[in-house]
Amino acid sequence: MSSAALAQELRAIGLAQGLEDVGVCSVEVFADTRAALHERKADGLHADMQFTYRNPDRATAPADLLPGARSLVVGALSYRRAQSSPPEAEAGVARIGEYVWEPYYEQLRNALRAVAEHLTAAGYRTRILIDDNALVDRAAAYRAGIGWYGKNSNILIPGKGSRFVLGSVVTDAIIEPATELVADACGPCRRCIENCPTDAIVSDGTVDSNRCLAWLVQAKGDFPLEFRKALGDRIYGCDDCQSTCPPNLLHDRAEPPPATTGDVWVALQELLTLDDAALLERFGVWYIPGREPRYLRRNALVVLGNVGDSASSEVRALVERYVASEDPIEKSHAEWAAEQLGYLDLLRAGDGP
Ligand code: B12
Ligand code: SF4
Ligand code: SF4
Repeated sequence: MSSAALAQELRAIGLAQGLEDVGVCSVEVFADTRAALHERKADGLHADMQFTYRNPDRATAPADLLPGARSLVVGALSYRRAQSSPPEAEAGVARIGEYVWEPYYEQLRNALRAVAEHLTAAGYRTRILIDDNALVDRAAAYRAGIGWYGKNSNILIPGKGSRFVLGSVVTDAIIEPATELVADACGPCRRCIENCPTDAIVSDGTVDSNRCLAWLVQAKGDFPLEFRKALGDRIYGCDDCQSTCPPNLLHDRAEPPPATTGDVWVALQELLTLDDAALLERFGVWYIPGREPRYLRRNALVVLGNVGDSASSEVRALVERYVASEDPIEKSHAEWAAEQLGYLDLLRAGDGP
């Protein structure tokens, strides 16, 4: 079979598995991305993140992912869904990021597995990489002609916006690659930059992770004081630079998204009263630093300080409980919430945040 016919066949398999788009590219080094990773690391914009920043040279060398690697088959799976309205909950609710409402990475893996199985049945080697430290997914999607880099740094698919998770199958098969890159279609728009609650998009296409809420909810240590109010009701993930993006809004208007089957909201009362094991059981699929439940509680306490009704006895009881916590992170974030909510009597003199 010709490499062009194989590309067609794999694309058809991916689309039949529910992918929104499938593209192919070479395994040459992603030189621009490698340079960007090194540069951002040197400038500290990576905020000490590991992931692809741990070893930029490895993350941008797809030829090293598999002996004899020749091609990357890249898939995009949509996570565009309509959100449910928040449930009634006395102590308030926290908002979950759109990309984890449902197990999208699992759905993407299943779809890419079908692509990989087709290749292995024909005698080729394959390896699936999704959100893996060994490959920068956006660089692969861009080179495979799937979309353009938006100013918010996400890959946007023409007519379909940016709400996609991305992954690849690396293989030793020779498959016809995309011949054209998708041209930039942001034009003069700057909505993502203007609507970022923490001014984290420091130049077109560059996010300073020290300021990005999507990273701060996943980072160890204290939640930075200067960004606690900006966190609003987010417990995990941040969608503002996408939910305000015209291509996403236009797509939703033209074709309303399906309702989600997953959780959009979590009640703060529930989150802040579950024990460690139950918390990890419920939210363990998220990236939680060191798998330490205290970080989920830290985020929840900041949200409570932002959205809690100070007249509610449930809110007060939660704050009181964590002001007495033996964990210094839980305690200090509860003290911050107490201050926001005006429970000054819960703060011992000279012992506030
Ligand atoms: C580290 C990381 C993060 C970090 C840093 C993100 C960042 N923008 O730097 C944090 C934790 C903040 C993060 C947040 C999110 N992430 Co993330 N993240 C990753 C991860 C693990 C590595 C990304 C990486 O190495 N970037 C390296 C830098 C150098 O690349 P870049 O930012 O894309 O930079 C390019 C552009 O700047 C472009 N460029 C250069 N010059 C110019 C000039 C102009 C004008 C423009 C427009 C572009 C441009 O070239 C650069 C190099 O290629 C990938 C998974 C993976 N293994 O790849 C997921 C990934 C990028 N994340 C993803 C998602 C979904 C998110 C969130 C939406 C999740 C959420 N709702 O909270 C947010 C979005 C925040 C944002 N605006 O980027 C998806 C993106 C899908 C898509 N459609 O693009 C990925 C691919 C995961 C996946 N497998 O699906 N993420
Ligand atoms: S994810 Fe949120 S904080 Fe990060 S760049 Fe986008 S809007 Fe800003
Ligand atoms: S909001 Fe505007 S500038 Fe930002 S990614 Fe979307 S189209 Fe591009």
